[in-house]
Amino acid sequence: HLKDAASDLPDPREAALEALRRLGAQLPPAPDGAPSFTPTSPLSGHGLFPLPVTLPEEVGAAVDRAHEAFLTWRLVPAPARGALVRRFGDLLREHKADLATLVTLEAGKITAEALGEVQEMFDICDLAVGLSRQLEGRTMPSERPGHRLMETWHPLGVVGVISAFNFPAAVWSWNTAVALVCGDPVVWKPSETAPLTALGAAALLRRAAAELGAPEHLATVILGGRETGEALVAHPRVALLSATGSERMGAEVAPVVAARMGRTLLELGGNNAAIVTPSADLDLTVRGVVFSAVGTAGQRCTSLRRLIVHTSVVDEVLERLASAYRGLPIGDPREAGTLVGPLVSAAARDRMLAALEQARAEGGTVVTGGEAHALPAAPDAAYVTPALVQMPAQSPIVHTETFAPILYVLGYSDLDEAIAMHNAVPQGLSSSIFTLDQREAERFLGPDGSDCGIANVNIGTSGAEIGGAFGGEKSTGGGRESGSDAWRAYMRRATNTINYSADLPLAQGVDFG
Ligand code: UN1
Repeated sequence: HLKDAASDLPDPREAALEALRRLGAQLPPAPDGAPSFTPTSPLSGHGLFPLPVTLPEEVGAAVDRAHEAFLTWRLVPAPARGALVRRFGDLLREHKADLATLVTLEAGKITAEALGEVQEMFDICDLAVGLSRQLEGRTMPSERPGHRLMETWHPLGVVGVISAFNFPAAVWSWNTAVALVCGDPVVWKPSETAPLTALGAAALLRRAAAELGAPEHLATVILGGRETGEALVAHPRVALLSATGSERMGAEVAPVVAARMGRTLLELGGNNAAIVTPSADLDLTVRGVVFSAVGTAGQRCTSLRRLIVHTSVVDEVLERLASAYRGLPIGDPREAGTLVGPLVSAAARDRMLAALEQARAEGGTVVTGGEAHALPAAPDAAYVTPALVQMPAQSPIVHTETFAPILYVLGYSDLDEAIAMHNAVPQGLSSSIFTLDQREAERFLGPDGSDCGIANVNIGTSGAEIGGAFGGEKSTGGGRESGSDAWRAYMRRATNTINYSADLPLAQGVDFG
């Protein structure tokens, strides 16, 4: 079913330039001799455009300018800040296809999923606009007569965002839409793989800010790799550092921010599992599993990586999945009908192949898939067939997150055992159970059930809506972004005691003369 993506690979640069033009984004010049980098398009493995690296001292200047913007933005009433986010959301709606084009060209996402990513961006804008009138604190009864206790939420400061290639714009917008209504400017270091998407998205926000007379430096993009990111992480004026990426990255970032008493919001690895019980609706299960395991070519942090199936149904589930996997249309993600685009890089493909080799060495059987497809016209493009692997036990490779479409299938015989296997990995992002038995479902959602930040019933592990808080436990980092009360991470809380009496009674009945 693999279409020969190389036979018809128009130069991705033309489409990228056209989308950037429509978004009103400029390519910053990369002067000769200055450090630069050139992202490659996973569609063909060809280079896009050379871009300048933002040097550490320039990062410092960008954060300082953002801090200046903070000093005025924090005084703008929150509903007026919401008006900026409303306009940004309108522009995102208008330019949905343009931004999706860049997402596809840089991240390799199929068109439907790229459009979905932009949808997620204006969905969070809608939520943030409503939130701009609901940044509420509590009032508490005081123990003293004539006194009142309350809390007030204030803007926090500059928010640094480090985002990954796989959601190159949506994750920034979860942070940015909420940060802006909370009164915080954002400095964004996008993935080196997806800088054009970042430039395009930020151009829309800059346009909205200019139209509404908001400060220019509310949203800044800094470009580059490790050094650029390190300068952002270390900067004392970055009050909150929100980072999405590998567990290794998180382990490096967290202590640096903690040492300066800054806040972090970390979205790191996921090694997400679903349990399939004997009562599961298998038609629905197979559809849910396939979307979660092979959507975005298995490169979501919420991708399904482990399937824990009751031994009474495991053969049937494997058979049905294998047949669905064999029919997957793989190829050029821009073509209608394609469901699986390329992996982000040849290195990602090599890591997938190495993981499959290790799985075999650990007693696994590759039921279907797992082949790399070399395209003569595009040797660096990493098209693969998603792999379905039956494992005898949850061996070391199953405990490891490989960012590729590999689904390990394991058997279980009782639910306690399944939940223990489920929770045995270091990561704790997303999870689900497929069952029609309410007792099993509630057990999975209960305190001794799934240990993840996201626990679903009868849907897969990926594709969360923006209305809920998004994030995970354990080595996933503990951060929560997006909906619910995740906004509190972007504000500081002040507790206020107000005395409206003519007396000065002390708390705890202290007598002080
Ligand atoms: C990510 O992969 O970093 O729940 C985010 C999902 C998407 C977001 C994924 N809404 O799959």
